Amino acid sequence: MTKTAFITGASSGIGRATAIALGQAGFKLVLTGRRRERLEELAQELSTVPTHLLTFDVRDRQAVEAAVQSLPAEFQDIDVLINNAGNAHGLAPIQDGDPQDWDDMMDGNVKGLLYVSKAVLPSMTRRNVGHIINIGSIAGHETYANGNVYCASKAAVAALTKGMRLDLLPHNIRVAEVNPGAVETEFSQVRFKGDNARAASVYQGFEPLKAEDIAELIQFMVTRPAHVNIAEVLILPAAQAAATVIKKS
Ligand code: NDP
Ligand code: 8X3
Repeated sequence: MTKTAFITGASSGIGRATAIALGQAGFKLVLTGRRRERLEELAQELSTVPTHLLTFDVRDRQAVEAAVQSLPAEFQDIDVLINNAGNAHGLAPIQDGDPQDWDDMMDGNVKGLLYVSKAVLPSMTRRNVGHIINIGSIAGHETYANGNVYCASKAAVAALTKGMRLDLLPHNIRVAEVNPGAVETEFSQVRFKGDNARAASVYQGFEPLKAEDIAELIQFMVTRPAHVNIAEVLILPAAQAAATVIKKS
């Protein structure tokens, strides 16, 4: 039977590439994000893949619940949840940080992941089946200067992944964390609020990961046999040894 994957943040970067990879692997897809037109464009590209689009902000608990409730019958049995939506906002010493950026990161990266999981989990616990992949970061395992709140939000994702794995064990639900290093997506454009030159400079002088590299890993993880859970993966560009140690030319 065709499995269904629910991917948050499918309008860009890692989520978009993961949608394509899981579509190629034979999954039906529920694709979510705030930018509807991006999701529609992706659905067109995935023309032969059964796809359902949901537009909501993961920070809005009511909107998350209503969106999941609205799923048509053929997309209600979710087998795989990719908790990917998230971003960094700003890169500043804690004393100079913008509390709005802090809210955006904690509400999106942490509470948003919780809201989506809470809404999707009944379809898994009811059937005692499921596979959840949370997109953490090297930043959740290694705090770097000025990364403070973003790193804290991803450290929370690491802790929640472990907690979810423990609590969902009785329901046979596999829970895993993928922790990328530097991946060239819209991530830095968002972090630096549209300063595209500054964003591009993050990836200059070395070969960063591509969104497709992460998608390929996720595709491998979710197509393992039911007795296998690849529980935690750190994936770095070959030129990166630690969060802020990158060999640049
Ligand atoms: P992008 O900026 O390219 O994509 C982020 C995605 O998240 C978009 O689809 C965006 O959709 C969605 N999103 C963000 N905030 C919200 C929100 N409040 N509600 C709904 N959707 C939201 O970045 P990446 O692909 O790089 O990021 C994906 C994940 O990977 C993030 O969790 C990020 O922290 C993590 N990561 C990224 C790394 C990197 O170097 N790029 C490294 C390690 C981890 P829309 O704007 O349409 O709502
Ligand atoms: C994204 C990677 O190192 O910019 O999570 O925080 S980093």
